[in-house]
Amino acid sequence: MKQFTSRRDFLKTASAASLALAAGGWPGKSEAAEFVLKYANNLALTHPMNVRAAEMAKAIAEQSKGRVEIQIYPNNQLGGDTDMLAQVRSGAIDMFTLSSLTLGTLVPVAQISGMGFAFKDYDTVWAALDGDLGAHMRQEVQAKSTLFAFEKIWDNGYRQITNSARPVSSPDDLKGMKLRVPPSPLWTSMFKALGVSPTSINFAEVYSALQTGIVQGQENPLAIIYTGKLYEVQKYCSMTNHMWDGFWMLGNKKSFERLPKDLQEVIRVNVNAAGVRQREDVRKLNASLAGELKAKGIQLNDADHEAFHARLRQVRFYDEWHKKFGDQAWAILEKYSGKLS
Ligand code: X2X
Repeated sequence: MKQFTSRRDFLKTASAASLALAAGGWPGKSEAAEFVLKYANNLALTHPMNVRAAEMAKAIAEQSKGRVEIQIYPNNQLGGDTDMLAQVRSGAIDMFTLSSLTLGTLVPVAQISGMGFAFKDYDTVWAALDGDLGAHMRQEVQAKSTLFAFEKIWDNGYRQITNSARPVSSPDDLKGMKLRVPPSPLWTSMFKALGVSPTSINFAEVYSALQTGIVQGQENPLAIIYTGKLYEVQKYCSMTNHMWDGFWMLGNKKSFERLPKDLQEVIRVNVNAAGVRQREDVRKLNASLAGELKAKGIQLNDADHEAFHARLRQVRFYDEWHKKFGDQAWAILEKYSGKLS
């Protein structure tokens, strides 16, 4: 029989037992945690995001001595991104990793890191996102929503275009193609600028939309094309690197305010550490998957990056978004990207 060292311990065990009884049985070896946080995301269990999140949850349980349990709901189990965003805003879920661009449906400036051809390499990406650009975005999320973003953004990667119709090497090859983009005004605008009229579809429905031919193509980093098995329903992959994308780990402010400060700190440290490890995994995976995808029957080709970038300049895509984001945010972006228009 367990010795109760404090009244709180007693109450904790007693309430765990009564909960377990209510659920129809006694607890086994695990005791209910004092704080249970639900974390949801849109990616397959095999993607580095979920691998590192599982490690993160374990470390948080250990370091909080069992007081905090992070429950992970991967692979759109709780709904697509639009749904999950509504749930984390209301507090029905506590944590959610969302593409910065889709977060832009709520806090517009969050889209700024997805600007076409903004970051020439990963060093520039992390300088911007761990530096002033990321700080500006997080400040806006904090000020304009019920959410906050942890400091270290997780990686999605540089995006490539896949489709079932033909190899794409310049914007002209996209003409008339039915292409899916994630929900975000910037994404829609960028592909319109490249000459297609894209359809916004949550990632939860992308595989079936490609399979049934609702759309012919989509764009994503290789790690997602691979772990999401999109190679089963796509034929061509064009290495356009047209933009970089990352996932903010979002938290519901009220959910976290319930926790004592020391436990908030345990979570913060482990979330950021997992994010940094996940960046390294994703970078390596994206760099190594070309061969695997070819083995799955995907035809890979290089693209004329300059032709894509030039088209965006030519149709004044950058000027339009400079105006939308405003001079201040644009200046922070160009500090890292160099002059875009
Ligand atoms: O929806 C997508 O394409 C994905 C998985 O890359 C994002 O979450 C933006």
